[in-house]
Amino acid sequence: MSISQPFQNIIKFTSQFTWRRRLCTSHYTMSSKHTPARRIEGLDKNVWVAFTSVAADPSIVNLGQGYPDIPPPSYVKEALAKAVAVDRLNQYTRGFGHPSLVKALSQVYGKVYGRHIDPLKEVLVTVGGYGSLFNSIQGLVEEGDEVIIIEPFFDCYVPMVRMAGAKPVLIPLRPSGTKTVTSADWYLDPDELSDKFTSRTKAIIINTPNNPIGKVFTRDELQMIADLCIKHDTLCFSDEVYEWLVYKGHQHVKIATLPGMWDRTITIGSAGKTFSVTGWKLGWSIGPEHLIKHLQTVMMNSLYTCPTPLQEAVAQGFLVNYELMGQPECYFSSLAEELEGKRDRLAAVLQEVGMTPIIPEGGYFMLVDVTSLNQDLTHMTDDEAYDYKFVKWMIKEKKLAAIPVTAFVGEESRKQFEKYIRLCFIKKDCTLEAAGNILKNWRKV
Ligand code: IK2
Repeated sequence: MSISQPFQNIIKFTSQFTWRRRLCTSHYTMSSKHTPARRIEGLDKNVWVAFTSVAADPSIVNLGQGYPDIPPPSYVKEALAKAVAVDRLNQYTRGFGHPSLVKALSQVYGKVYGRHIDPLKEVLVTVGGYGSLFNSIQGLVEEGDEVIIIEPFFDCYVPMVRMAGAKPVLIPLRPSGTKTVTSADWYLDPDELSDKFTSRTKAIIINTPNNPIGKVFTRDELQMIADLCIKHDTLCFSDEVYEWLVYKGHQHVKIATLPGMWDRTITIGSAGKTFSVTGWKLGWSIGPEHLIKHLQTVMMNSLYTCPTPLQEAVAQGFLVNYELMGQPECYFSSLAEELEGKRDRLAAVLQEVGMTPIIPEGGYFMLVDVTSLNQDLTHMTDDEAYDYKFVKWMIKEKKLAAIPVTAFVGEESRKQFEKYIRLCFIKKDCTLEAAGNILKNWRKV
């Protein structure tokens, strides 16, 4: 059917009008109603947003963001396939955690904590370790409170505390000598920590094994933190997403198991880190009922529930390993053993090319001091820390991605950490080899 000329003109006119209107909307002048809520002001920068897209090019060897390129255990993938084949498991499940998952968590952690954990009242399943941190901070931290955070820290702690209207109070780990060889050489000064506690301190956030430095806090260090928490009647959010990834000679201690700490501690875990399925984004908080119930309030008024089939598959993963706990085949220990080899191989290459790695006691990251490279970056004029420029330069010129370490510290500690970058080593041997070749060729130039 042909359209008459007058109609064609009308169509032309209206489409031009619509187009102009679109242009106008894109030049919309913001009214005060369009300004962000105060609680998110200044929180619009994020290292993952900035660096994951830059490293997405497949020609880049990516030791940046912390996710495995090794496959997860086949039984968790199979359990997911089985779960989606069951109609009932494709529907909503219990808001605070799918029954089979909270039960499996209570069994496994009951063994670890050496106490009965009530699956319905002392466990909350959320969207990843992130969700657990968010629920804990939103549910328990109040405007005007102070929250102590140890540097370097997983980057989201500070913005989450700010979003709750509270003040992050930072304290850096300090190198114990001029030459720091392992993450154990970084320590928390007890007097400095004690000075950070005030009557406004609501909580301290600890992370062991630590991301990014790989420090595994010793029982004595945790006892010192616990004593201060008890003395000042403060809460403890213990981020233990890398709890199973601890290397020979070190032991993961849960601060919640120290005397007087269960009642004041929320412990955070992650299925992504436990079973190498970071894309599943499931995590959990474990703690006493009187605290967990406030996290449940946040959960029921924000996300309500998590995906059922994923929870079912993670439950099956836990049940398989519950039977194997303490044996070498248990994934919790076999993954750590596999990673220890990768850690040592990566450290050897770094040392061979004259860089200085800090050997982590746990987790799957390694800090590297790049001072010896003397890389001149004065041509990069952006007002950024040296490590940000270095990583951007390295991605572009050397096709190797890492994460700048000042993303994990506050302004005052920037100078102390800006000569470090973070490499992730939960990668296939061929990925680590490709990174090694880049490093070796780099030093030849
Ligand atoms: N807590 C810590 C200490 C984490 O490292 C993470 C995940 N970080 O991974 C990204 C990176 O550092 O490269 C989380 C919490 C969040 O865990 P989840 O992925 O389960 O939300």
